[in-house]
Amino acid sequence: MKKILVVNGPNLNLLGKREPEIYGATTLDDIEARMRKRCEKASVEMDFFQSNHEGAIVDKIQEADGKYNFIIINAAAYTHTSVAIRDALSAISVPAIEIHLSNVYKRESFRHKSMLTPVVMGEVLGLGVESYMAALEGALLKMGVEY
Ligand code: CA2
Repeated sequence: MKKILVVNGPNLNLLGKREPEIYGATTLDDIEARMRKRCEKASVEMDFFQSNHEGAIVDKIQEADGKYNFIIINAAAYTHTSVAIRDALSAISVPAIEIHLSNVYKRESFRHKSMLTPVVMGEVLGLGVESYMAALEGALLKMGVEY
């Protein structure tokens, strides 16, 4: 069975609980449930991970090699700063899709630069929760899963 890993970076555990005017009312648990339902329909296994710690995210990505067929990653603020997460993604042979809830290019200029984009297969952003769902559809198509 094909396996997908979804990685969420710092503060995404606050989704739906703080600043709903920016990030919406949907919680990370809601997103996980929607993705899990879609994966079950496609007979794909999914692990869903969130951490506020850069090293924990690096560990998770390293462990993904040989274990998962695809990674979907919202590295949150680490997107813009983390050479370590970029190097981890680059060091493994699992293809990844970078995602963002917001359109980072409409926001502060420090969010316009992503450390990760050069080492991932593709990117989905600005669609809110649908960024996760669209990335999942892309991953299913790329993995050749029937649906
Ligand atoms: O748009 C995205 O998905 C981001 O990755 C979200 C990050 C931000 O630093 C990136 O520039 C773009 C922030 C996630 C923080 O999430 C919160 C949720 C609720 C309340 C506070 C923060």
